[in-house]
Amino acid sequence: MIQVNVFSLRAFRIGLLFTLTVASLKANGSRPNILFILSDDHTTQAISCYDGLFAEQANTVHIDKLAGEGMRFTNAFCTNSICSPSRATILTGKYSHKNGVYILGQEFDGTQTTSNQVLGKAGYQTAVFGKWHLKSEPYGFDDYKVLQKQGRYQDPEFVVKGQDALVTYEGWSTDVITEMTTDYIKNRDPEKPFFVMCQYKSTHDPWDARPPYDTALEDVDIPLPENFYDTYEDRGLASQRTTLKLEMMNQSTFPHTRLENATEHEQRRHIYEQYIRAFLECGMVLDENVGKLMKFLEDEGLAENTIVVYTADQGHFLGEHGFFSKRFIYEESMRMPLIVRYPNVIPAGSVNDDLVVNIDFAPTLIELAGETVPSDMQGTSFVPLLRRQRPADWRTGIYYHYWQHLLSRNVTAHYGIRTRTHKLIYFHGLPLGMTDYPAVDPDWELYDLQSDPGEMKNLYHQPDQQGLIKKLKVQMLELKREYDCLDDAYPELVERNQAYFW
Ligand SMILES: [Ca+2]
Repeated sequence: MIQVNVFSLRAFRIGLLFTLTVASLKANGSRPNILFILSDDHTTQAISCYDGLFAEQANTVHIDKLAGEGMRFTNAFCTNSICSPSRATILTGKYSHKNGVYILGQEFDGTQTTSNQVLGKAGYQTAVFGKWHLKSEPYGFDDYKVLQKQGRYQDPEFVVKGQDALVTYEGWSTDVITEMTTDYIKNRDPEKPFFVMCQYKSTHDPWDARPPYDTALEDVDIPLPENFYDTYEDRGLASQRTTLKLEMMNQSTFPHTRLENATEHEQRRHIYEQYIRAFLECGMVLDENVGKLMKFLEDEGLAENTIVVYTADQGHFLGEHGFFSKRFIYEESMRMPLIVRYPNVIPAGSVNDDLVVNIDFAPTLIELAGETVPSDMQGTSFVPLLRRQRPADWRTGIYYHYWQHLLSRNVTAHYGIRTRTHKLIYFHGLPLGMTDYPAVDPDWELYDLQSDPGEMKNLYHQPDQQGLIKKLKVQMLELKREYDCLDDAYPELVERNQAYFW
């Protein structure tokens, strides 16, 4: 009798569990929630777990913890290293020439297929809070509060869904955006899954921090990148031409002191000391807020079934080549931080070094939600990588295209390919209808990323590299065909290529 009773009790418990599971399946399809945290310019060198030059000073304990609980990608890259274009690519899974945002200041057509619309149609509650920077108002979100243009750190103003006038929120932008995110999640319909994009202004210029972090690095030594005093002799004309050099930074980008009667390199060093401290301190406020978000999910019992993504719209130079800012295809600018936490699928502490691109983000989120990836998205879902099952045909090269010819910071328009070992760059030097700046001479660069990770020695003109160069050009053209980004659309580029491409 006793045995039968125990059996019955077990059967009852199993039956109850089954009933509960079915009930929750009905409630939200057992689909995971998604919290997508997008920071601005928060480059991997400024995140401790990436183990770069500032790993010790950055002190990003909460982002490191997130990485320790999920998967950290070490080779995630953007296709066009500048704010609005990367944001449009993240939403659409498409290159700039397909989503229409090539350069800053272009209006994003939100009615095209986006991750939030696909998830919204699938029954997700969707919202975006924080930096948007796509000119048009967010489209297809259930709720939004977004900064106008860049927004400001102190008492920021927001465009609020359903309100005509801007609304000022008192406080520090990073804290305010976190609170908007947690408020929305708290007040959601618990019967439906959510997709919330929490998009910080940090760590964009002017790299402001609030107490107690605004003086955190005051007395801390700041190390120098090996190629800090780059004089660009072994490189191309584009590096000589750009105004990304620290000594050329202006006060509207970042209020700073300058030395009198100093050489360019003395000035570079002097501004660097102020710049790095400000950048990393700004990142500390951001990191604290990532911690707040994670604690909130934990407290609400949402930590298990919420996929958390941490990324930034691109990387940023922190003094490498003497540069600040982004735009170039060079490593520090092109690489994005990418961390995904999803305990049901990803073993804690995973690290992945496969080539991942921001066109992959939307397809990945859509697959994680159990939906079909729209055919016009150009990226590939990296869900197999999260499951540690790399497909045999995973990409071996990334196509990159920077269109904003000379506009702000004087960076020459270029495209190129990055493989696991090399980078080939074609500075075609033409505005292609994107800017009014004049054409400049074209230039090629080739870097061996294994022997020269700092990209200091341009090998393009070396006779022993010509076979490799041809191979990379063929591979790059294949990618251009695959993404439908052929030069044929631009007669001036076709003409230039006749003399300079091969
Ligand atoms: Ca940015």
